[in-house]
Amino acid sequence: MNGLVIYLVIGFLTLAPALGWPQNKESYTIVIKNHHFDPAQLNVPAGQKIKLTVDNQDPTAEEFESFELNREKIVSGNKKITVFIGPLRPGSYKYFGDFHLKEAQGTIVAQ
Ligand SMILES: [Cu+2]
Repeated sequence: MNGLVIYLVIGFLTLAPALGWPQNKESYTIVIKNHHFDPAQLNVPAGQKIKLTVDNQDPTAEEFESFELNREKIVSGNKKITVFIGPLRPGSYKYFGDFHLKEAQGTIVAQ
């Protein structure tokens, strides 16, 4: 790398967080335990991207799924996944665990 390239790279790394990309997303975690989501209702800000970690503390696999958020992702037992959602309009968005539909129900509220 020549000097100019190094300056550009350093400049980018310095500016990226200030520009809100990609480190600056709001981060939230939903825990799965005994096939229930915690919190059952997660409040997030409307109008911005959200980084959602789904932390499955059960030994069994679950599938984080939401028609309203258009997301579907398997999380193995005792593993975590990351899901990016939004920017959301203000409102309620239901999600569920497709492998344990009766118990695993949750809502994300954007406000
Ligand atoms: Cu599914």
